Amino acid sequence: MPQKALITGITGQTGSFLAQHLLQLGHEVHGTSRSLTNEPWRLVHLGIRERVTLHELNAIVPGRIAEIAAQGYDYIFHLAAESSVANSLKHPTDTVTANVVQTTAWLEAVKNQSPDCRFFNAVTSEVLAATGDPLDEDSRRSATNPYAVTKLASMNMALVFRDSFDLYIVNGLLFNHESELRDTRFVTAKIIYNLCLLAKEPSAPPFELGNVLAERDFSHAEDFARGIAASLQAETPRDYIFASGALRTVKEFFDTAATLLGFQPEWSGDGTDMVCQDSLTGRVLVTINPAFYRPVDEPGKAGNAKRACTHLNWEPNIAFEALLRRMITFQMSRLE
Ligand code: GDR
Repeated sequence: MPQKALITGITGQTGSFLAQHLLQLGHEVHGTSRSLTNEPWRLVHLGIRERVTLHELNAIVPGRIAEIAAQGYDYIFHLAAESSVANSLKHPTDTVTANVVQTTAWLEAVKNQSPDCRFFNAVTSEVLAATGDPLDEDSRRSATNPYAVTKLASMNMALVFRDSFDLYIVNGLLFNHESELRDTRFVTAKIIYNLCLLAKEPSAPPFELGNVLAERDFSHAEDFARGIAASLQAETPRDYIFASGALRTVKEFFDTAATLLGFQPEWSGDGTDMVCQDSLTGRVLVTINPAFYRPVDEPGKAGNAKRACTHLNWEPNIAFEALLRRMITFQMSRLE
């Protein structure tokens, strides 16, 4: 029997891949969007715009959230959020509203309107403390920026609702997930966009990055979409890590992408004086601007997704280089 799913934040990167996956599974897919007049370009790109029903949610109004939640969903995947750490540092109050108030309103709406609906809450590796070892669901919690604080609060709120009201709620602790549909506010898409521009346009100037020695555990968002969908199918609701388990620096991401585009990246200098040139031509590709540094950028954290692998039969399919190739192919075609 087809089931009815709602994705908050369906027009974002992960929401779009999740919509595509749920449609492939035969579900009826709905989603919330801040505006129905803006073209949801990711859904259009995936060829599924006409197959999903969008509901406008342009402000965090509990009554409107309750009205949407009352529409008989089997699953709600709550992905809508302020998801940029950098933006959260600039707009902490708005981040609390988007991430804590909004999540709480959805939890309350599910409890009151639709207690049999299974609920997924998107959380982040940012709520875990770095230890040097791969982190799992039991790893110590920590939060070093407003985004992380709000996600930790939303996770704790979800746990309170799960335990107090016997609801089926899952927190997904998502490590970095990237793709061709990623916004250029995030470092991977910024790198791919600018490197493609440099490859296409010989006169394009170098671009700027922040801390390129920061380490992240990168995956493809499409892989996480499958895991997110599967996480609501287990008999008992539990929290799950989604991650590749491999740690790479931003510099390594940059170097791999640059090499795939035919450059020979060569770095010189230290700290904010670091510069990367194409050693084939001497052309400067990137310089460092301290404005892009974070006040606190924790040591790298890799995730251990063993629970998801064992209990959900989940495993990532898209390797690091394949992720980069997809991002490059997409961006090059857009620049044509
Ligand atoms: P992150 O992603 O904060 O890990 O959160 P982001 O791509 O913004 O930063 C990754 C790392 O790159 C370093 N960096 C830069 N970052 C940006 N945005 N721009 C730059 O120019 C730049 N130069 C270096 C950053 O310092 C950082 O270390 C992402 C989001 O998707 C969250 O929503 C999600 O929860 C986490 O991943 C897991």
